[in-house]
Amino acid sequence: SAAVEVNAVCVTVASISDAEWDDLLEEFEEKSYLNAHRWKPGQDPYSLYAFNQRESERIPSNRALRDTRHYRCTTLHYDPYLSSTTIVITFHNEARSTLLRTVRSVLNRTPVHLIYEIILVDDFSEDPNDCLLLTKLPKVKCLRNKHREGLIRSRVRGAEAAGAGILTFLDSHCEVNKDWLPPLLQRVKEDPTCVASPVIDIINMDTFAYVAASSDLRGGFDWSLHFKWEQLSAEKRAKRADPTEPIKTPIIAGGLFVIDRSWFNRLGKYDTAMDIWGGENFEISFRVWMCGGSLEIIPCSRVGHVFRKKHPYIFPEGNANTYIKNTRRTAEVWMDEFKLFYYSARPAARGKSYGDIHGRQELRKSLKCKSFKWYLDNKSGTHLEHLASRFCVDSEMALDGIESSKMLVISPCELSAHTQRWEMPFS
Ligand code: UD2
Ligand code: MN
Repeated sequence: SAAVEVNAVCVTVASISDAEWDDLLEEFEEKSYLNAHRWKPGQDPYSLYAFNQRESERIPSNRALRDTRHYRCTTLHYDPYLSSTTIVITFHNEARSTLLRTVRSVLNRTPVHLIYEIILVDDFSEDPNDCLLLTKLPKVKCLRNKHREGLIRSRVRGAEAAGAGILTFLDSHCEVNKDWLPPLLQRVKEDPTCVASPVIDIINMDTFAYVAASSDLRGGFDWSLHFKWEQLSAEKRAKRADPTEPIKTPIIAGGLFVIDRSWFNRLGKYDTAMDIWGGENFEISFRVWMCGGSLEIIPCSRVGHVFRKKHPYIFPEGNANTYIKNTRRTAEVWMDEFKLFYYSARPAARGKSYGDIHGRQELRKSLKCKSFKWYLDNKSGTHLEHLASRFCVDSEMALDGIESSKMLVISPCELSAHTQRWEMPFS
């Protein structure tokens, strides 16, 4: 389980007190930091960041959040000797209000001794001061790219500069919730090949309301390499007696996770030929599972994230081209014969250039990673979804337990239900 029950050990963990914060913020000049790029009446509050900038600025940087964990999470105790982590946050033209709230929520809701440092990687934002001014806050460092690199190379830059043995990645518009970090660090300490993600709560992009997400979800994908959340099957839900237990997930959403630094390095960090945004979450997920690690969602760790409907920033090579390049690299290196499904789901990818993948193929060989078929059979699964209704082909066998009933039905997709898993043999 994610934590050990310890009764005798009771450590009070210091985070920054309100009085200390008042001093720090005076020194840091929060008001002038925020005022410099404030939304102005008459402007479209969505135009710069694709979320409601005005609302974000109205909300204090240290607002209280509802504790969205299952109540049983509060009874768990964690190892008092967890080692500290470097928190890497990359951003390109993030709103100052959300960037500050990300950093401040981390400093407010994390025991100080667990934060080795917070590295902000400014991916060539217009105003260098968005990043630089924040280094007046405790533990905060700032690295600025000389060119726009995209989030993948930016994260690698942050990871390479990290001083701690554990890496924690966050997006630049998050708010971490109560006790978010110890459950993640605990899991990675128990098993350094485990990559641990929080449940990602939803910060509404219009109102900035903090909304609890379901903890019965795991990450999945379709053949065009689109990320989607899947409901855990009734089968799996029934097996989960303990709501605090980690959930194995075939894919992570991508932005928020803790990983042991040596494991991250040994596994080949990220594919740094990927640009701007997209695809890296599949690549790292396939790689982790196929090369001997695991991916888990830890229900007792909650982090809010502003989900939005479009990208607020420019893709220099175009949005579609970039997504295709990154996902095509993923398909070519990791998906074996199943890349055919990717190409039929995304015919536009066929002619597009995707650069040299030799290095990544070598990496896969040298790590002696398992096949994509193994990954599908053991960690993910293939179902048949009816496009118009979004229902799934179901063999119903488990329902009546009569193997010979041979009944095919259409029922709501429960993607991990074994009655809905199908194999597509290559012949
Ligand atoms: C999701 C992930 C995101 C990433 C992405 C796939 C979550 C909550 N978010 O997209 O982390 O895995 O899927 O690639 O799981 N950024 C840069 N440089 C760029 C573009 C973006 O530094 O050129 C930063 C950006 O400011 C943000 C982070 O990268 O902090 C992720 O970008 P996003 O928030 O636009 O992506 P999101 O949440 O839609
Ligand atoms: Mn994001």
